[in-house]
Amino acid sequence: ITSIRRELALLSKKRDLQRKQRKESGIYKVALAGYTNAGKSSLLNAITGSEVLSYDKLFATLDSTTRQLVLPEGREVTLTDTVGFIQKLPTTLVEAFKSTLDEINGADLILHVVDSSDPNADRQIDTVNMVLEQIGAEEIGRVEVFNKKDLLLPEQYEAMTIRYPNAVFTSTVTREGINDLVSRIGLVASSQEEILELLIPYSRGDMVSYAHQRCTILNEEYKDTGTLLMVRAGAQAVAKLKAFSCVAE
Ligand SMILES: Nc1nc2c(ncn2[C@@H]2O[C@H](COP(=O)(O)OP(=O)(O)OP(=O)(O)O)[C@@H](O)[C@H]2O)c(=O)[nH]1
Ligand SMILES: [Mg+2]
Repeated sequence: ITSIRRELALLSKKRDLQRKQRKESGIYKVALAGYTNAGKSSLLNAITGSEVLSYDKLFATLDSTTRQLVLPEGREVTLTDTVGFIQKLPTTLVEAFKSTLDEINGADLILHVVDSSDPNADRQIDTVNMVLEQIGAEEIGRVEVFNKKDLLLPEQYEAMTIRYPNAVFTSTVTREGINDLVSRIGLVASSQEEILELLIPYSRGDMVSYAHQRCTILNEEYKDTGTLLMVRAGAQAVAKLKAFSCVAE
């Protein structure tokens, strides 16, 4: 336990660097975290196989557990599967755990996946929350995903929706809730952003391309003086595009 604590302390020192790197990449990062067997890997497959999304096969530099997606509104996100948390960690898993913590700390949003049918679900939630706190990930936006809904009796489901009103309930077996989860990711990402009105001179086509790559384009018009854009932008894009912001008529 002491050595795990030491590992965790070292990791938390790295988190600022990781967040910086994440912001520089510009793409919204979602990490699937949770207790072992909750269904994280199954959810990654269910979401990426979802009809409303397309899987970008061109992103070859990503490792096998990270997939790039395009949400229905056009936003690019990456979705990373991580190793499951457990109460007592065998030494052999520490390395795998370490890379998982790196992934989680680099994320813009954590999907905390819970096996809602497990009688120990509450204790598992506590374990996961404790680890997230220990690694300094408590400030990262989080959505609770109660998976394996198909195994719940209607009354168990009712009781859980009352105790966890903000959770998204999913089943990778029936695919129930998968599209709701995708919508929720989009909603949280939007809420972390700003809307900007930009007038970009025609000499700065690079900035128009940048906006198209990194922002959601709400409106685009061609004026005498340049391209008038209304965009929804994340913090990094706001910093880069702010110089072109203008007041709309
Ligand atoms: N009934 C049911 N079973 C599910 C559901 N999602 C996943 N499972 C099953 O739960 C088991 C664990 O799923 P995984 O996706 O491997 O879980 P995980 O969270 O990735 O597990 P670790 O990688 O060990 O942390 C598998 O047998 C899945 O088939 C679900 O929605 N309903
Ligand atoms: Mg897994």
